[in-house]
Amino acid sequence: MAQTLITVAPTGAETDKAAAPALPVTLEELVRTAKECEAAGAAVIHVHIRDEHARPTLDGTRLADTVAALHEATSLIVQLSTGGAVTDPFDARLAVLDAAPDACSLTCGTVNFGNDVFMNPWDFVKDLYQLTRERGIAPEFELFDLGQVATLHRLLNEFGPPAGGHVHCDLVMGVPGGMAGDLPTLAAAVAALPEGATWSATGIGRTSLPVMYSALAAGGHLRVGMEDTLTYAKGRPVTANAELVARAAQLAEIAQRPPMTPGQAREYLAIPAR
Ligand code: KMH
Ligand code: ZN
Repeated sequence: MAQTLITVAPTGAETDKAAAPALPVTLEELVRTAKECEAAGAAVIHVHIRDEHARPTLDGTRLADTVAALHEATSLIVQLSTGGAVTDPFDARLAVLDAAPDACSLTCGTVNFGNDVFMNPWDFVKDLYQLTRERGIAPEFELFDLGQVATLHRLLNEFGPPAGGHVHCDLVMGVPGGMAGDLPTLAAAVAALPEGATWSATGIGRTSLPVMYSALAAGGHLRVGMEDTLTYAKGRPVTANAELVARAAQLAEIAQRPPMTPGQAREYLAIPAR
């Protein structure tokens, strides 16, 4: 691919605002962040939202308002998280699709997640996948380990291609309990993907840079953001999501694969124009 798709994951569900003041937790902060990240080279935003106390929430009204506000203020592809927080129940995670995003994350299996467990049993995965197909919402298959790649093959074999027909995956690497964030693991995961699938990769914490360089070298795309990385360099906290996007865009330029615009990304991912 001659260009690079950059996704920003600005918030996540795990970090407290008190521990990372630059984390966008209000709608106003999220919209401002989204505009800055679009200007810096992002085409997709992976969204987790917070409640009035800055705690993770899957509240349907807030999700719908967030999708509308991001569409109003930016051209970004809005991808809602269906992973939520490790404590979120399956029915609330399925109901995320009621907010009618352009896209959603879809994790292909259960994985240890630090001291917690991120639950994605087969019955939930297949229900969520079928719902994305019914609603015409593009899933991004989140893959935390190689067993989840096998589950992705099973999903596609049993239920057919996703809405839009394009299979796009995100390798989430370096989670304590998931696959390692390094070059050999990335190469193994990419080799196991379904034929024709496109992919991005993100490295959690200190695996961010090795995964970014590996993904660019292997022809993949990039996800960055404070959901995954809170430290820009040793001893230097991230001050804004846009600086992570700007660094990814700079590396993509150097690799002679400049960032895609949101419009180009829609075409690439087979997501209809709005
Ligand atoms: N917060 C993690 C438990 C996703 O967004 O789909 C799950 C997660 C994956 O972040
Ligand atoms: Zn997420």
